[in-house]
Formats: sequence, structure tokens, C-alpha cells
Amino acid sequence: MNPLSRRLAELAAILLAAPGVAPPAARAAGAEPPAADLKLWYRQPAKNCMTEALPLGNGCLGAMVFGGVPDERIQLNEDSLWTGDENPSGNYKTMGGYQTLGNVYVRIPSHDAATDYRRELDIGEGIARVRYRSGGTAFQRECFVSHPDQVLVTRFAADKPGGYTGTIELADARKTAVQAEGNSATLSGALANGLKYEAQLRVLHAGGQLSVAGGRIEFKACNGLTLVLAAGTDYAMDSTKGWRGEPPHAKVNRQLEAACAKPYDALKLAHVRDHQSLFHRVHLELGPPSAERLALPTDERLKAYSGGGADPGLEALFFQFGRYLLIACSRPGSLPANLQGLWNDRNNPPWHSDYHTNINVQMNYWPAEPTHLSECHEPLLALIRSQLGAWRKATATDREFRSADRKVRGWTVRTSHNIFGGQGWKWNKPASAWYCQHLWEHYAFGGDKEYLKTVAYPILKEVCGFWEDQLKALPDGRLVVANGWSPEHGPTEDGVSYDQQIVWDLFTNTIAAADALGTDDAYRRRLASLRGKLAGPQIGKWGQLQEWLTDRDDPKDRHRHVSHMFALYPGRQISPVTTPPFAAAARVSLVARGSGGDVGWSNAWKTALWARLLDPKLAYGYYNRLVARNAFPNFFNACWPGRVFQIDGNFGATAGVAEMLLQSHTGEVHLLPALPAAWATGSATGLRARGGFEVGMAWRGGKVVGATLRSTLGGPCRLRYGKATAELATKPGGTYQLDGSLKKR
Ligand code: FUC
Repeated sequence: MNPLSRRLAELAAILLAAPGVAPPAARAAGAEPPAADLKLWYRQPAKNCMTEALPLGNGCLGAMVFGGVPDERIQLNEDSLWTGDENPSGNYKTMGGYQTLGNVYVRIPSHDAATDYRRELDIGEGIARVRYRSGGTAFQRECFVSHPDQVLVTRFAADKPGGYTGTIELADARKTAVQAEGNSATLSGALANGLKYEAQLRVLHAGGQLSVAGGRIEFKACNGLTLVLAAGTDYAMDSTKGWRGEPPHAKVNRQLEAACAKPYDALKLAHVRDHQSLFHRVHLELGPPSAERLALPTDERLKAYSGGGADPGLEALFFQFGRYLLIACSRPGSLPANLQGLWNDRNNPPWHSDYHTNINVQMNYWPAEPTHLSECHEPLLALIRSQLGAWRKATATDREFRSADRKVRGWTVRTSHNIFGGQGWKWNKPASAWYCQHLWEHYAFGGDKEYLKTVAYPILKEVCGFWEDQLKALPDGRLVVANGWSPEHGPTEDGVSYDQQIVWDLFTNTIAAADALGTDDAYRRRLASLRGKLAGPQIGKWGQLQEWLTDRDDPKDRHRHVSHMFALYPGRQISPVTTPPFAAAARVSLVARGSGGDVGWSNAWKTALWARLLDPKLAYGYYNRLVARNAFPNFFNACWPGRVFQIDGNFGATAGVAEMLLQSHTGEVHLLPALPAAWATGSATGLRARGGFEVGMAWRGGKVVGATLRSTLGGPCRLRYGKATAELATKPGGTYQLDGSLKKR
């Protein structure tokens, strides 16, 4: 077999081993990709939590590991630790926000003169490690947060006995007293809104002794230590229970006891298997790894990258890091990723570390479906459903939507919200329609009809009802959203493009849902007629796509929000294939917004937008800019270079790369729609397309040399590669090998 055929055979094997086909164990082992560049590593401990420490998480419990030698610090988060309440007034200031839980400090004073230090995060395993030598002994630490066992586990090991003497402290971020007894420490308290929280730490030691003094656990001459921590609150994602469930103590205690009864290796194996069952679904290579760049610690490698010079390995690692983060902060049963994901070290975080509905939280979920992490999308969908009662009430009683002659149908949301039905700042009128896009896309990729029928479709219909009542007719008969605002930009007025495009998207998705379910024919036709009357995209006097109904766009405007591009991405109203003139106008507007973008999430959005415009050079340019300028040493995205961490840019960047490699929003599975020259040779497996397709591809010299398509649902698949198109009849579970002309091999 020549090397290329071998690579294709490997790709097919990886794809065939994807979840849903093989049992979990075989999946983890079978899906293991060839050696890849999946580690972030450093030669010094972290000093700053949000920019240097390394993130771990299982959806609910988050940790930032510093890796200090005589002073280890593990900063802790629990995803439901929020202040605030239902907040009927919609006052932003009283809406509350996300809090930090506390810290575990481990002090080992005798380890002060360390050599051969290395700190790493293995995103392929979900494990943070520290290695060093001190006094002739080699010390190692491993830390992970397990989803199957719901605990944080840290092991301190050494190649010689008796090397560990020091103290362990569990500290509450609100400075509440911590109880330490025997080999355990417990912190518990309540926030101002009455939310109860608790964390329990257990220390298991090999050799030596443990004792308690001054609220700390002291260890003396131990060979090794294992720390196990569980945490929780009494939050319940249920308004009928007043957002409160059982006090956290019993559950936290049960989780801790169960985990402590298992050997370390069993905990670790279960964690790695679980992590890899998601992570290894997608493999990506964007070019030959450079041995020279690989030899650099990640912070120096990032500096070298920012200074110029190619590093496709780093670019692929940054893509995978976004997937890693989503797995770590958004799992079924957890809350969705907030502005900082799950990682926040302050009780007054930027923008309350809340959910922002005018780009940020949606961007967090852009990579979920295309990069094969559909389960990780579920927390957002579940939170939306849980808030409906409170959001309906707030919408129905607000004078913005109330009318003397009818009851308000449906609901929408303000620009930010919490987890208790509360919301703040201005109304973001199309927010509910944008949320509906997420409910729809979950179906569009996965094809679960039962979910569509019982969960998504009723909500889509309800939000359509809201717009059936709220749309306003202009004298010329066109329908507009009244009093809208293009996010954070320009006047409040009728027919803002952002509003119009998102309502178009809602109607289109609801029509598609009715078609898929074969239901509501008359209603479906009514929606189609309403959609036809919506004021649509307009091309203005300098050839731009208008942001407002009035042709007033300023060609010098460099605003970070590009909300009038929703129709291009994440929407599908505009595309170079289906609406070339509007795509050309979008191009003019995007060029005018300038190439000097500095906001992380804005650069990520522009990556995806240029990918949708089939422009690899500019798509790559924004991705490159984001990685080079917006990534902190720990890869967390900076909202502005060097300023606060905001996770949206990480997720948006991953989604942008996926969009460069595969698109499916116009009904075609489009291979390599925007492959830049910088990634001329590479391969990808496990990317998902709408219609239940999974795609593997290898390319060389910028050209596809082979592709593998797996169909989970069966049915016809329309393929596109450049100008070539082909239609393939597929069977459920069928796998098809294609060559570069889209012919079956
Ligand atoms: C929106 C953006 C800001 C920031 C904030 C969290 O208000 O305009 O840039 O991302 O959300």
C-alpha cells in the first residue's frame, strides 16, 4: 500500500470506529488517532489564574491548576454557584452572576529547589500534569475532573518514599470557615440568595502520617497523596421548585465516598475513556508538524507564532482546544458554558460571567454539532427549556410587548440572563428566535424525530406565535420587527437587519421542521407567506449589505458586532451559492468593517463568515489573527488582546475552522469550501454535516485525494467539492469511500 492509500484506510478505520457503531471501550481504543500534537506544556508554574493556569472540568465541577512546586493551587468552580433570582424587574444590577467556589492549596516547603520542571495539559486525555526533581527525587502530579465519578482527583507521586511533608488547605472564596477533621475538609455556606453550597475534600495517603491543625490537613513523610474532591449546590433547574432541590450535603458525600472506594487507576481509566469517547471523534491534521515548534513550550510557541511563521500544528491544537473546553464545561446534566465557560476566579467577574444572548452564548455552542459534540449542546437546550415559564411571564407583562386587545403569545429574552429565570439589560427581541436556531440545528445534524416533535417543534411554534403578533406592517406591506437594535450599535428603530434575518431564520426552520414531521400543512403555508412578506436583505448605496432599513451604513464603521451578517453565518438566508448578489454585498460590508479586528469573538465570527463566503485567505487571516493576538498563554481567548478572558472566542474559532473544512447549510455537503494555502496538506475525520453525515477527508496540495462519508440516517446525500457535485444514495449506517471527483472508490 502506498502511504496515501494507507492514510485513507486509517481514516476509514477511524471513522468506522466512531461512536454509535462500536461499544464504548472499543470506541476509545479504536478511535485513538495516530500520534498527534495534543499537549499544552510549560517550563514554569502559572502565576495568573485566568491566563496561565490550566483548565479541567466535567461540566459541573471546574478547576484551574497552577502547578506550583512548593505551593500548588487548584482554583475551584461549581457551575450552579450563582447569585440572583427571578428578578422580575429585569434590572441588570440585581440579576446576579456567577461566583467562584474556592481553592485547594497544597504547600510542600521542602520542594523549593526544583529542576527539570514541566507542566502540561493533555487535551487528548483530559489530564493536567506536573513533573520535577527535587533533592534527588522525581515527583509527579496528575489532576483530572471525572465525569463518570463526579469528582476532582489529584495524585502526588514520587520515585522515592517519604518525600511529601506539608499542608493542604481548602479555602472558601467567601472566606467562610472550613471544617477539617481526620483526613477530610469541608466547606459549606450559602449565598445571599439562599443558595446552599458545599465542597468536601478527602486526602488519601501512602506511608507517613496525616493530622489536622489550624483548619489544615498536615502530611508528614508520605510516599504519595491522592486528593479527591466533590462539590455541589442545592440549585434545581426547575422553576416549580423555586429553583432549589435537596441540600447538597448528602449527594456530595455520596459522590466522595463512592470515588474514594475506587483505586486511583480505576478512576483515571474511567475518566480517560469517557473523555476520549467524545474527544477522539474528531481528528485534525493541518500540515506536517514542525519539530522545532513542537520542541517549544506552548507559551513560547505561541509567541513564535504571533511573531510570524507557519505553525499548522498549533492551529490544529487550538481548534482541538475549543473542543476540549466544550467537553470540560458542558455535559448533559450540567449548566451551559457561561461567558467564562466554567472557569472564573472572581466574585465580581466581567459582565457577571452570565449568559449574553446577542452573540456570546450562541457562539459558545457553534462548534457543538459540526465538531461531533452534540451531547455537549444539550445543557444549553435544557436551560432554555427550564427558563420558559419565567421568560413568558416577563415578556407578557412588559409594556414593550403588551397590547390592549390581546394576550401576548410566546416569549423572548433580554441581552443577558441567569439560571433562575432572571434577566437584565435591554430586550434583545430576536433572542428567542436565535435560541430556536439551536433547538433546530440539534435536529438538523442528528435527525432525532422524536426530539424534534416533542421538544423543539412546540417551542419553535410558540416563538413563531410571538412574531405573528408582534410583526408590524409598513405602508408598503412589508413586515418588520418594531423598535429593534442592531447589537450595541446605532439607533432603535423598525426593520433592523439583525431582527429581520433572525425572524426569517426562525420561520424557515419551523417550516423545515413541519416538513420533516409531515404535519401542520396550513400553518406551514401561513408561515411561508409571512416569511415572504418580511423586509429582506437590502443592498445599499456603496454596494454594502444594509445593517438598517435606512441606507445609512458608514463605510468607516469598524464596530465589533457584525449582526447584519447573521444571514450568512450562523444563518443560511445568504450564501454565494443561493444568493450571489447578497453574498457580494456582505463581502463589501465585511471588508469595510476593516481587517484590524481586535475582539476575540469578533475575529472568530469573521473567520466563519469568510469561510461561508468561500474565501480561504480571509477566513484564515482572522483565525490567524485570533490565535496570534487573542490567545493567552493557556490558550484562553482574550476579549480584547491582553484583557479579560471570554470563552466565546475559543468556541467561535473552533467553529470557524470546521466551517472552513466542511459546510452543509444549503443542503449540500460541501468538502473543503475554504481551505487556505497554509493548510495545503492534511486530513480530518469525524466532522459532521446536517442530515446525519460524518465526513473524513485527506487532502494534498490543496486537493481532496479521498473522502469517507458515513451516513447515520440514510437517504440521499448531495455532495459538493469546488464546482463538482454528485448525489449519493446512502443507507443508515453505510460508509462510502469517495475519490477527489466525488466518485465512489
Ligand atoms: C457583548 C459584547 C461585548 C462583550 C459582552 C460580554 O455586550 O458587545 O463585547 O462580549 O457581550
